[in-house]
Amino acid sequence: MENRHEQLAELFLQGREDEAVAFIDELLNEHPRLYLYEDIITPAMYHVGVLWETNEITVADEHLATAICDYVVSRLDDRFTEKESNNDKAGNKVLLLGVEKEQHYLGLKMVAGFYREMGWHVRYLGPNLPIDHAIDQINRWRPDVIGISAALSYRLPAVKQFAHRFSQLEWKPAILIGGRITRKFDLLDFISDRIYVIRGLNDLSRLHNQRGEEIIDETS
Ligand code: B12
Repeated sequence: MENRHEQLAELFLQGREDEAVAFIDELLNEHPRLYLYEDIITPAMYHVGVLWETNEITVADEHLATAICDYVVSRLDDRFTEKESNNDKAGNKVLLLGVEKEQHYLGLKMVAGFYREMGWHVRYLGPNLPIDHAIDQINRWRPDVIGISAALSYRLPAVKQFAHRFSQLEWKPAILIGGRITRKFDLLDFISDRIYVIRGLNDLSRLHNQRGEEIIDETS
């Protein structure tokens, strides 16, 4: 039998959005949201990437799969926002963005869901944000954590520039670098006492379980 993530990829590619939502809802009865993000939906999109790369699907198929995936991630977010709206973690704030020109944002959107589930206030600014606009918003909102996402190798200079500018903010927010580049490249040089390179949501969850207070304390 096919893996679950391949079954989901097939529903994405066939544009069967209601069935994709039902598929995820059913798994949600037995698994936490983190598992669905990390072990089902992300591998489903990576599988779509392989099919695209090997010309087994067209660009239009891949766009359809992305749109359905986006819808499923939004619906998953709704399920939890309704259930857990009382879980307000004393005003902790996270701001999330993709670097300039980056268009891949589904991972960043999952990170937004992860933090909402933890009861944080989330500002999800989406992909392709120029640095000066990012800094302006960040100075006005003063988040405790800033998450940066990038997928492609040629975004590395932008990631470095964003991380460097954010590390100069006077209240010292924690800076998370995530996205496909962290799985493909060794970004050890980027790490400092307030900059963390995070390879996925399990890593992010571990970081918060092990060093959560430390991350927030610095900014208060
Ligand atoms: C969907 C998709 C697109 C969509 C993106 C739409 C969208 N809304 O995101 C569109 C069509 C726009 C697109 C465009 C392109 N794409 Co594209 N795309 C993909 C695909 C199939 C899936 C991406 C995805 O959603 N993955 C699922 C998410 C959930 O995974 P993720 O981003 O890694 O996120 C996880 C973690 O990294 C983490 N995370 C992510 N961000 C952050 C941030 C923080 C702070 C933290 C803590 C964690 C975190 O959370 C997630 C869960 O763990 C990938 C295949 C792949 N292997 O990724 C190709 C892929 C990345 N794309 C590729 C390419 C080449 C392109 C284009 C250059 C194509 C072109 N010629 O135009 C353009 C570039 C666009 C740009 N300017 O950025 C290549 C890259 C190859 C390479 N050499 O690097 C890939 C690998 C496809 C392939 N196999 O060839 N793409």
